[in-house]
Amino acid sequence: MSSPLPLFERARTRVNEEALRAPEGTYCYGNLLASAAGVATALLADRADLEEARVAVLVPPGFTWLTTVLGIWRAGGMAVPLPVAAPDIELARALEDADPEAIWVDSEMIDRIVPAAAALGIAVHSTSELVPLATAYDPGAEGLFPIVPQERGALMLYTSGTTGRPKGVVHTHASLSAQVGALLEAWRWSAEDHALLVLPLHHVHGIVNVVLCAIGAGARCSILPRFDAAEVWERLATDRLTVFMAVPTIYTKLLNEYECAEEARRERWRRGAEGLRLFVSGSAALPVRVLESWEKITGHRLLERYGMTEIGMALSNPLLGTRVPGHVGTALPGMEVRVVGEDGATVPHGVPGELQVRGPALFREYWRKPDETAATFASGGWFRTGDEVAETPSGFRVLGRRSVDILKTGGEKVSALEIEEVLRGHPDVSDCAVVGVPDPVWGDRVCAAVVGTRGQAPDPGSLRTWVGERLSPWKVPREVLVVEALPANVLGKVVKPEVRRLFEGG
Ligand code: MCA
Ligand code: AMP
Repeated sequence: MSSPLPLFERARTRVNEEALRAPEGTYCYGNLLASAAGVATALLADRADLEEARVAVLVPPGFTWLTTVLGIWRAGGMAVPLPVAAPDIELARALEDADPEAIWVDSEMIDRIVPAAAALGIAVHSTSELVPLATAYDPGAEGLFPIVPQERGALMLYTSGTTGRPKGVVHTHASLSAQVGALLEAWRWSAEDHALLVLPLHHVHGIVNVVLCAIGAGARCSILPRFDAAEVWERLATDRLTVFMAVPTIYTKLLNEYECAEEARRERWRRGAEGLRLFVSGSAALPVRVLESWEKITGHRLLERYGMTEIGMALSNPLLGTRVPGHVGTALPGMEVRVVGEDGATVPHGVPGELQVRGPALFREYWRKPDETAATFASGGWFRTGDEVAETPSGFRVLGRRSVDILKTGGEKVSALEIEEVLRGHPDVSDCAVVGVPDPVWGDRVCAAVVGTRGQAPDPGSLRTWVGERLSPWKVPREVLVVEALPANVLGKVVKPEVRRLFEGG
C-alpha cells in the first residue's frame, strides 16, 4: 500500500463522487487522484522515492493547490505551502530555511520567485504546465508510487515564535492522520458533509480542519480563493453547506456585513445559515459578544476549539451537549492534556498554569532546530504550549499567552520581535517596541512605538511601507507612533504594558 494518508484509500472508494468545487472548476475524487498521480510522476522523474525531499508550494487555494500537495505525498516528499500574500523577501527567507529541491508555483506568481530560487539553486515549476486537470483515474498506476512510512515528514508550516525568525513545524503522515482522525470522530464528519473553505492554505486550520477532514470523510469541499464576507453569506444561503470553520475576525466581519445588508438579503442569508449542522471558531479567543450575536442570527452556538500549529487541535467544546461561552472545551480524542505551574508540577484543578499536551498528533520537530525542539518539550514528551489556561467544570478557559511578544491578529500569529528587527533596520529608527492592542475586529491590533535617529521623526507611512516590503501584510503595524523615548524600567528594559497604554483610547 503506497498511500501516505488514509484519505487516499477513502478517495479510491469514491472516484465518481464530487470532491471539490474550486475556483478552477468542479472535480470528483477520481480527478483528484489522477491529477495527484500526474504530479507525483512529474516530481519523481526517474527516481523511486523523494525520500522526504522538501517541495515548496506557492499556489492560491484551489484544486491545483490540493493536487500538488497530494502529488508530493504520493511521491514521498514533504510539502511546504507558502503564504501567497507574503512579500518576495519573506518568501526568499522561507525558501532559504526550508531548502527545498523545487518550488511549484502558480504561473501568475512565478516572476516573484525566480530570482530567489535561482540564487538558492531551487528548480521552479509552473503548476499550469505540470498539474494535469481533470484526467481519468487509473487504478493500475498505483504501483508506480513508493510505500511511504507513516513517520515520514509530510508537511512543513512556518510559525512565529519568541525567538526571532519563523520556524518550520514538521508534521508527519502519522501526526496528520491522527489530527484528521480525531476531528472526523469528534465533529462526526461524514460523506454527506459539504464544507466551505475561506481560510488561507498555509495553516493547520485551513489545511487540516477543513480540507483534509472534508477529503478524509469523502465529503465535498467548496473553496473560495479568498475571504469575502458577502460571498460567504451567499454561499451559506445557496450552496447547501453543512460545515463552516473560521477565525473570530471572520465571524466579526460576517456579522458586520449582515448588519449592513437590506432586510430581504438578511432573511435569505439567515435561513441559509440555519441549515448548516456545524459552525466552528478557533485560532484566537472568540469574544462572547460574537458568539451571542451569531447565535441570535443563525440559531447556532459557535463551537469553539483550541489548537496550535505544532499540535493540531487539542481541546474542543462538544458537538452534542453544552458549549459554555468563553470556554474551549475538553481534550480531543487521542490528546492528553495537563496544566503545569512555574515549578513544572501539575497544578490542582482550577488553578491557572501552562497548558501542556501529549499525543500522536504532535509535530516531529522544528526544522533543523534540534535545540529549540528539545526546549519546547518537558520531560515525558509533554509539549509546552506557552498558553495560560485554567480548567473549570465547564471545560478549559484560555487566559492568554505567557509571552507579551506573541500576538494574534485576525488569527495570524505574529512575533513582535520579528517586526522590531525589521523596524530597527530602517535608517530613521534608533529603537522601537511592537505590542498587541486589544481590538474588536482583529483580536490584537499590531502597533509600533518608534524612536527616531538623531532627533529625526520618521514618517509612519514610510515605516509601514518598509515593513510591508519585508513581512506579510498581517505583520505590518496598523499604527505607528513616534515617541521621544520608550517607557522603560529602572534597568532600562522596555515595559510593554506601558507601550500598549500609549495606543489605548485611540
Ligand atoms: C489582512 N490584513 C490584516 C490581516 N489580514 N491585518 C491584520 N491582521 C490580519 N490577519 C490587512 C491587510 O493587510 C489590509 O490592510 C486589510 O487588512 C484588508 O486586507 P484583506 O486581505 O482584504 O483582509 P481580509 O480578506 O478581510 O483578511 C482578514 C482575514 C485573514 C480573512 C481574517 O487575515 C485570514 O484569513 N485570517 C485567518 C488566518 C488563519 O487561517 N489562521 C489560522 C492560524 P491595508 O488595508 O492596510 O492594506 S492558527 C492555526 O492554524 C491553529 C492550528 C489553530 O488553532 O487554528
Ligand atoms: P498558531 O501557532 O498560529 O497555530 O496559533 C496557536 C495559538 O492560537 C495558540 O497557542 C493560542 O494562543 C491561540 N488559540 C488557538 N485557538 C484559540 C482559542 N480558541 N482561544 C484562544 N486562543 C486560541
